[in-house]
Amino acid sequence: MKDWMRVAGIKSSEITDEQLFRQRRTIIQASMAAGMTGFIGSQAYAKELPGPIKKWDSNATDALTNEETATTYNNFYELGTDKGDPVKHADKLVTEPWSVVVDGECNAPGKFTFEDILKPHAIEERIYRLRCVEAWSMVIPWNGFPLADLLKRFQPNGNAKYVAFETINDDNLPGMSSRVLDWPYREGLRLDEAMHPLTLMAVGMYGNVIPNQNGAPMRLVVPWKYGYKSIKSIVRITFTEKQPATSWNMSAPHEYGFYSNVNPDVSHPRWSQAKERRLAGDISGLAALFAKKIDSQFMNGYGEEVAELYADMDLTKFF
Ligand SMILES: Nc1nc2c(c(=O)[nH]1)N[C@H]1C(S)=C(S)[C@@H](COP(=O)(O)O)O[C@H]1N2
Ligand SMILES: [Mo]
Repeated sequence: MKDWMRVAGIKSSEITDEQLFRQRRTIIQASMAAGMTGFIGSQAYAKELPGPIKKWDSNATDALTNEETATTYNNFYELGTDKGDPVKHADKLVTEPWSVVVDGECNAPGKFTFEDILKPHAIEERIYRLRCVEAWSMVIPWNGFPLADLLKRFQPNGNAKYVAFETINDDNLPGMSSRVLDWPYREGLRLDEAMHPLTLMAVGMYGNVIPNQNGAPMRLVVPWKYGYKSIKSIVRITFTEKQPATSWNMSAPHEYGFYSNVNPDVSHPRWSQAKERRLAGDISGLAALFAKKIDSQFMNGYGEEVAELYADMDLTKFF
């Protein structure tokens, strides 16, 4: 029984096994259709988007990634650069207690405990594709709440044009002795991207508390952008007037732009982004190397929702 579940009013008896996940999802969908609000499905969300479970592709290509793959094949460089390192070193990340500093261009800054952050929010379920810049992708059921709802609580002021995020900076994390990135891991979004209803602050996945290797206790999921924008284990949120520095952009600006929108037409300088290996269904671990390749989609398939954010921008320049 973890804090976010307690804060969210979930009883231990309601925590279901992974095996019951699909069944429970069906129940949630049914309860939403019946106009009830459940532990995860919220009516407010159902009104904002076409539906919490949107099929972006055929059933065959949008099969869920199995939970084992999603929690053992990770990028979390603070825990090591191999895909298997994060789960191996997961216990090095201490998430209790956890606090988040919110500062910069806002009227209600402060230092908040994870419980403070979580309390007012209803936890939703959203099945999102996440596509890594390394051209593999997963389809994961996340549990979380809209980042916009959280950001509004801190009352960004008129100067706030961007939001910067930082991951925990802790020498005990085994990957941080390497200089592979400039620590702490930093990411940023334009304020309108951060406020977009698709942008999720995730605190769980597959109906369970988010595992450390996936960014406990809270991480972003920005489904139309390359995976590295979805920063894990957030300890700081800063409203800024200027575009904030981001770790991948600092490490290789010609390879990783600030926007990082999934775009099959704009190649990474060292590889094409036209296709991706979908890690779903039975595919797990090293089998990823042999996973089926599918066409990548503009904005990872979320173009209808987000293209207007970039209406007048040259996406080959602002990649
Ligand atoms: N703090 C931090 N956040 C991070 C990363 C990281 O190395 N450190 N890797 C990013 C990358 S490259 C990807 S693809 C996603 C992977 O998320 P997942 O392991 O939950 O699938 O996390 C992103 N968030
Ligand atoms: Mo990634």
